Amino acid sequence: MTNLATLQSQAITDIESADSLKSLDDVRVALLGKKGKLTEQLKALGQASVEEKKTFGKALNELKEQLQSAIETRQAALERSEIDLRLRTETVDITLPVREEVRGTIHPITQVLEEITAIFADFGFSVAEGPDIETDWHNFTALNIPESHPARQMHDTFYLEAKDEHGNPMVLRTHTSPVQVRTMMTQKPPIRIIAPGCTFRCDSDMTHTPMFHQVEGLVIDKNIHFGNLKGILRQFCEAFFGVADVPMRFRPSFFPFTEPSAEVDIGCKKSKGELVIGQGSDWLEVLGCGMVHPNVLINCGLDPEEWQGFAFGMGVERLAMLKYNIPDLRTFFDSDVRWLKHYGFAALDIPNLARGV
Ligand code: 2NM
Repeated sequence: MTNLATLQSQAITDIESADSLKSLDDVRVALLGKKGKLTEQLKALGQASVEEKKTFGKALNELKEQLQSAIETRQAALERSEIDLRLRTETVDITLPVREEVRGTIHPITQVLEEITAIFADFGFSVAEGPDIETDWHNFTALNIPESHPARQMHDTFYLEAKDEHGNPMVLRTHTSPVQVRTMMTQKPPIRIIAPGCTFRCDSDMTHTPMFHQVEGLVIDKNIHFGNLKGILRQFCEAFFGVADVPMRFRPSFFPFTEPSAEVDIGCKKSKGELVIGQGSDWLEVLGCGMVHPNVLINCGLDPEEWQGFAFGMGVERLAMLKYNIPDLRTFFDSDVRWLKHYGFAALDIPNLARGV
């Protein structure tokens, strides 16, 4: 048997003088690998006498542990100095100007989401968020959408294989309303929130993409009425489109989660192929809204005798197309940098009401 003291001092020297992670690993393999020096010794133990096994075996195992911990210590030190070296050498001069050919722009969807958020923030609304993957209950049942409702059919909703705790399939949220449901269930009224985010429907053609964006809003308080809703939405449309006294009409409509419900149109005209908002005799649908259905309030643990509210929802792609004259919905998701150069926004052009949206 080899002299263990010699093996030990040589091994420690090798470990401590390894100057890279690669050479340290070579040392580890040479000692503790399948054919390593120490491994060979451990194998040879099989032929040793019982007495030798006791003393020499114990010493070998202790040495093995000592070497392993020495390797770990050296490895940590090498990793640290490797990071230090990279931090010293891989510097970026953040004062250099950006090269034009690599400068990105803000996507119109991001821009419009920020514009809408800035306007409602100014009205005292907070932003609420929730998961993209929802339970059937939060996406449909709580919102007074019956089992037989067309929105629940296979062809509109992306159903997942994963199941919720009741064994119902999870869904990709088809609107951001489940965020309002979650907010009503966890926050004490009064509530003033908007829920911006992506939504999913199994639909794809000229005017539909399977993923799209919505901003929905919810106000819950005492003595809330339809006049409050009309006031907020008028102020929103005037701020968003930048026109005072925009012609608006509230057309009676139906949503399962609101009663009464309305669709909101704004006045517009076509002039030389360009859309002009706020003038003319044509109408454009921009929003859906209504008073929150008592069943929805009850489902979310609120007493409809005490609390009332209104809600509204808008499609971000549609609003972006109207405001910025983008003719084709599907170009939003082509990831075409030339398109983005044309329709995108400067990175620091963050909207706010004081400077304009
Ligand atoms: C819309 C139109 C009308 C809406 C209702 C609710 C909730 F959760 F409070 F019941 N959230 N969003 C709503 C109402 C959404 O989108 C066109």
